[in-house]
Formats: sequence, structure tokens, C-alpha cells
Amino acid sequence: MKSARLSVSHAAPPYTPAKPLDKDLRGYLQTNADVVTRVTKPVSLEYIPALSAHSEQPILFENIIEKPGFRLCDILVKHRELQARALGVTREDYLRTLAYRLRRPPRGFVDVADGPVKEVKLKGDQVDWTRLPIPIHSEQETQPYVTAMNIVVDPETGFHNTSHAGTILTGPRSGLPSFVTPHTHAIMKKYRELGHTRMPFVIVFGVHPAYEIMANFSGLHMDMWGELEMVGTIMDQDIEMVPCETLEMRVPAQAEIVVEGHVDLGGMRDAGVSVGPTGYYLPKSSKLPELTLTAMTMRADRPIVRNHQTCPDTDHQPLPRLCHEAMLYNRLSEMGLAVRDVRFPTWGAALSCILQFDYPREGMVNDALMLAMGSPWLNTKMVVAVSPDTNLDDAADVYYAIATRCDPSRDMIIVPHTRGSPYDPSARPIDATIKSRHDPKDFIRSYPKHWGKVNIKDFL
Ligand SMILES: [Mn+2]
Repeated sequence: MKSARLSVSHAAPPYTPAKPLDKDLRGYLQTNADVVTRVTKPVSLEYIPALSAHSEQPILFENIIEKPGFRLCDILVKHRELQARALGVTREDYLRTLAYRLRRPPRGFVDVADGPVKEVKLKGDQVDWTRLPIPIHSEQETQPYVTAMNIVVDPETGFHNTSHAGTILTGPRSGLPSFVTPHTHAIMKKYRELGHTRMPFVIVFGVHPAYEIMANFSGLHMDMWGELEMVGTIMDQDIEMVPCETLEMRVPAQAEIVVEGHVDLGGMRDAGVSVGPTGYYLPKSSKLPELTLTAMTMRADRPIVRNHQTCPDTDHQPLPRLCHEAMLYNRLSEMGLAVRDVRFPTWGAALSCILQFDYPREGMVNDALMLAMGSPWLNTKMVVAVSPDTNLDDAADVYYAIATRCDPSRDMIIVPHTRGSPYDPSARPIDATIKSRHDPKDFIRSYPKHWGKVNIKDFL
């Protein structure tokens, strides 16, 4: 009875046989070796952004010419197949499993005294993170950009808030973290109000990809848990945390590399151009606080830097929206829809969402579209509802459904005067031309150096 697949079921997912997930990134890469591209030939760091972004599956660079002793991996969650592997379930069970687990209470941590990330400990002047393989992500950027998970502890609640806000690497012990999330801003404000001049901050490189899915959660949670307290919940296993060397904080014991430091709560520095989630060079400049490093701990054997290449279509677009998809799945299910999938496609510039469902009666499609468009996030500028027979992995098939099944005069709803995304350079939907009122330079797309000119076959 237990394994029966009923047409209506309220049994808790996953339906697939439970097998514990790997605790760490290297375990994950080994378990999933069938889809990992291992690059063992020497590669210069400048080719890694283009080679990573050309890859549709996990890629591990084991021999980086300028950065001996370190490895780099990328593309862990770009597609549904990979996201399902991150949760250890089938592709079919992935979204409802994540949606279900996000409704569960936080599992918290298991505190341990030691762990693999403590095999090498560097403090003070010994710290030099320019030794790590941190690439420059695009043609117009001039500095290496760190895109790993970061943690700040809420001084009021003690919860561990996480994000993947990028940090510009400015020197051996300095950086400029971008802190794009409202929660990080709120937490910085709390530190200031408590009279602090600096905020403890850690960057965590190389964790199991399930950490990353949870780390990008954004929703109502700050009075109940931090994202890190929920990682064990979505992994269905305990998470081990070790104390930092120089901060009153704990960090994942199974990470590859941890960088500890303080963020200055006083002034901000101009950081120059960066690549936004829409793929354009926006914002053109931003004021960011200064980060000063105090310690770096890591594994002894060729620690892996997890890079999220930012452009063009990489993990960077789907990762911050995977929990959004699961939360929308929950809310659409509450309406009584048989939800097949919810997707922020990599090719939707992090502004567009596709809902796929069967519906029992008229009116439910518009309600579903309005629900998604009224979501708390700024990523639902354009929402498309499709039937279960459309292939969401194929942009052409979605376009085909729009072209053949939609009469815009009847089936399109335009909702004016909503917030919009600061990363969205357009002003109106539908007319997707560059407007004469705009500066065409604002629409230059970002690409890594050597884009389209490298072939992974030359490096294998
Ligand atoms: Mn948060």
C-alpha cells in the first residue's frame, strides 16, 4: 500500500526510495559522477567562465594553471534533473518534495568540535584569498567576483541568514560584498542599532547543492528560523556546524573552504559595474561596504571553490528562484490546482515564471496568474500558464504554446503600476525592442571572455 501512486494522494513525499544524501560537495560529485565533466588538463582561469557557462552539467576543473592546489566547480543546479539530484529524488518528485519540506519545522544543527573544513587553519597575515581560483565573470568587469554562500547571524534572534550575494575580491584580505537581499540589510541595521561598527560575516565555498537551494530562500522566516537552520530539513538529515576561528559564529563542518571576516558598518565604497540577474551590466555602479578577512579554513586535499558563473545562462538565474517555485507550488496547490510544475527558466532573465497545471474550472487560470504576479518577489514580471503537454525545458515549445493557444486580446492580463525589478531595464511588456528613450549601451549583454570561442573538447 505504501508505495501506491494514487491519482489523489496526501502521503508525504518523496515517493522515491529514501537514500541519505551525501554530506558534502565532494561526496555529491562522486555519487553523481555520471553527469560530472572532470577537466584534468591544465586550464587557465580566464577560460573557466566561458567553459562553465557552455556546460549544461556539473563541471569540475582539477588543474587550474594559476591556482595550484585548488579545484573549482560550477553548474550544479541549472536544470531540473540536477535540482532533483540535489534532493536525492526523481525529477518528477522534485518540486513537491521541496515544497513539502519547506512547510516543515526547522531541524537546526548538530554542534561538533571539529570537521573537514578545519584541516587547514589560516589566521591574520596568513590569510590570502587571492590564492583561490576566483574568476572575472564577464568582459566588462575588472575584478574577480566571489559567488559562494554567505552567512550573517541575526543579533536579535541568533538565526543564521544566508544568501549568495556576490563579493568583489579587492585584495588578499579584503572584499566588497554586494548584499542585495533585504534580510541582510535588515540585519546590518540591527547591528548598527546595537552600537556595533562591524558585522561578523562568513563566506562558505563548496557545500552540498541542497544547502545552496535553501540558502537562497526569501520569504517570511526571520522570526522563526534562518535559512541555514532549514538546510537539514530539506536534506532530511542533520547538519554539522563547527565554531569559527575568529568570530562568535558556527559554520558548516563539511564545507570545502570558509572565509571569516567583518563587514564595516560605516562607509560604503563605489564598486563599479557588475552583472545583474537579467544578464545586462546593471547596476552600473553600486556603493558597497568593505569586508576585512580575519581567517580562512579549508580542507587539506585540493579544496574545491564553488563558483557560480554569473552569465549568460548558468546556475545564477535559477538558483535564487528554486524556493520561489516551491512556495508558488504550495500556494497554487492551496487553490485546488493540480500543479505539474512551476519554473523560472534560465532563459527568462530571472523576470519570468511559467506555471504548468491542469484546472477543473474557468477562472482558475487567471487566479493562478494573479497569484504568481502578486508574489512577494520581484521576479514575476511575466507569468505564463501552460498545460501539462508543454515541454518547459524547451523555450521554443513554450513560445509555440503562446502562439497557438493564446489570443492576447482575451487571454492576456496586464497589471499596471506594480513594483517591478530594479534589474529590469524595460518599461513596458510585449514591445521588446530597445526604446529610443533608452541608452542602447544599457542593453549590452554580458558574456564571459572567450565566449563562443572555447570548446570543452580541447580541455578533456
Ligand atoms: Mn533570509
